Amino acid sequence: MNTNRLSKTIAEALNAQMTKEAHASQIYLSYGAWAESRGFSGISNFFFRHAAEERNHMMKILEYILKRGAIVDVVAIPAPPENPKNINQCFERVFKHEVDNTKSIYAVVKLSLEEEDWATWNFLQWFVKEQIEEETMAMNMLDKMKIAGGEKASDEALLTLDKDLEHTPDDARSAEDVTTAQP
Ligand code: OFO
Repeated sequence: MNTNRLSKTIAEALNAQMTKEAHASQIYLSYGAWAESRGFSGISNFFFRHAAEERNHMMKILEYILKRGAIVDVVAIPAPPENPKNINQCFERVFKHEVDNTKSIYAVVKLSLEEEDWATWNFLQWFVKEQIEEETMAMNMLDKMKIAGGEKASDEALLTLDKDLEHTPDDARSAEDVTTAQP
């Protein structure tokens, strides 16, 4: 008896989104390593935490696909882009990555609507909401960067920003405390 509750199209789209979340995790991991190697441990701490959050997003989708009786396809994760040229470019890219991911989630939501797959539509609403937070986080980063002087930010201003980020993420749960249900 076939117990698969996802259509081929939806299963493929969810699998692709799962890989996209894994890719996002790799991107933030690479930015964290890059920032740390340049001495910005606050910024790096922020990115390492965010990398763990993206991995949890990946797991959340993986668990949903399994729960619906479909096949999970674990495939190669594309390499992250080359390192940013500076902190300003790094934060600009973060915003772009997040908007990109939002569009990709919207495309799967649209599919679920077209197929009247209300379970998947409902499942994806968590991601729609989460992306509002993710985009806000990226916008806040860009705002802080603008205040620090943008492309022309002095070492002193960048150091203050770095110190700030060393503490801000401490308000959030650490990677070990999050679960796939509550990334
Ligand atoms: Fe998975 O939320 Fe960012 O990309």
